[in-house]
Amino acid sequence: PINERQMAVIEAFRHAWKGYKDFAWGHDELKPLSKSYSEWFGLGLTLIDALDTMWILGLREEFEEARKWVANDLAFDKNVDVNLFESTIRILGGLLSTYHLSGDSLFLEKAKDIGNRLMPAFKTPSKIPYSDVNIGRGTAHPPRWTSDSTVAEVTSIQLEFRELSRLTGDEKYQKAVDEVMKHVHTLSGKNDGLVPMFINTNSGQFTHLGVYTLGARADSYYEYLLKQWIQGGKTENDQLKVAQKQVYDDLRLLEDYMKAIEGVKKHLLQRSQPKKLTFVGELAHGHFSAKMDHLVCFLPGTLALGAHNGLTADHMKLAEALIETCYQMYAQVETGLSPEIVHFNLHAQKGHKDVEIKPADRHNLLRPETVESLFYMYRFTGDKKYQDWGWEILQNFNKYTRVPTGGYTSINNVQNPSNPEPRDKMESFFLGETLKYMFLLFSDDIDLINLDKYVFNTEAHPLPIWVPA
Ligand code: DMJ
Repeated sequence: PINERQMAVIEAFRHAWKGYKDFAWGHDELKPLSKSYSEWFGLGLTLIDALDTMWILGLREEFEEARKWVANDLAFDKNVDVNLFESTIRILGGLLSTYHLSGDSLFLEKAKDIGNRLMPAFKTPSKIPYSDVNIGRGTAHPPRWTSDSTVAEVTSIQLEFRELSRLTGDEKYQKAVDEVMKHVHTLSGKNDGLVPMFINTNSGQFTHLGVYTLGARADSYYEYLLKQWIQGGKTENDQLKVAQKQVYDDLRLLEDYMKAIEGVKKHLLQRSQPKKLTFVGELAHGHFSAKMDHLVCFLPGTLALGAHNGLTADHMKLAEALIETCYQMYAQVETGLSPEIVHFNLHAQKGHKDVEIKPADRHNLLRPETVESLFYMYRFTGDKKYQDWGWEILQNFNKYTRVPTGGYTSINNVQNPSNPEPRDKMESFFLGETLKYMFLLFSDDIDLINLDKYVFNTEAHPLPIWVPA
């Protein structure tokens, strides 16, 4: 049975899909105002990112139409540079989860194809992958201006490649990504488990040392430590069956995760004024900054998932405090939508709220992280306030980001309800993640993607846990 709030999510999805279908079909992203599209990789990114959402929402007609496009028009044999991380989490992850949910081998075949085409990224002196791959030519390279890769990018492709090994029986994918984790485990330059944001593909060392954040460029490193441990059956000796021979990899995922959360507590946690909200700031060369990216709002959900999997109850307490903060990042703003970045007030000042917003940071890209964490919090606590908070957010997306002719748009100014300044772009993760987590948040069915059987990749694509609880 589908309740009223879930119906509202389906309606929102259909509206977004109408825009994509009418003006951007088969292209990467919808530009809903100009009624056209933009290309990033030229691979139908929104369509692929949205496949498993349609499956979960029960939109079979839309799903079948999209499947036809995948079968007839999706071709990876293209002379195009793609970002390894983005195409792994959105395309490989999306195809793998759709394969699992639908049982349709078309999606596995496509997943194998893109997986193989991404492998040249790992041919580097250090085996830390390059950021970009030409999937037609089979060549890879770092960005033009540097030989560094981003730490979050090279450490958040593991769930997907490991699953590809399990499904194909070919260990090469898992080997390549495990190598990265083992190497990063040994590196110096960490601060109580916290990692810098860049890593060099020649030397394999961290660069730009001394800056620590749970936001952009580091975020999903922490998420994937926990999730790889869960995926592999919660053992530090990760076991993979390849053609009958067991391969054991001595990964230290849980150890690194626990250390990192202690590092967060020690260096990055502070409380704001006047509401005493617990937030995660940043550290740059010993100086604390009260800046928090919206991206950090994945953390309460991840902490709650860890606690659900038997880690200390302290993590759940911290998750409860942080999700309240993430909600306030919406509630304290004029449109009820969070900006991309906030700064918290550390000292009480008359007439000031906890959350301050700089003009350059007041955009909203329809990001999922808070809704994602609300979903985990509701699943694990059953506290209806989390559903109510998500409902408020959905209504504000409808009020300020919905484009009448179809689609939703990123906005430039969350502080101006009379003109939020639409940006004319619907990111693929709005359909891949935000609306999917919304739908799951409003559901009371724990078997609608059971969290003891599936682990979500960082783009909200559920992959099976190898040894389900
Ligand atoms: C998504 O692509 C993923 O959630 C990623 O981990 C972070 N950025 C976007 C959503 O904000």
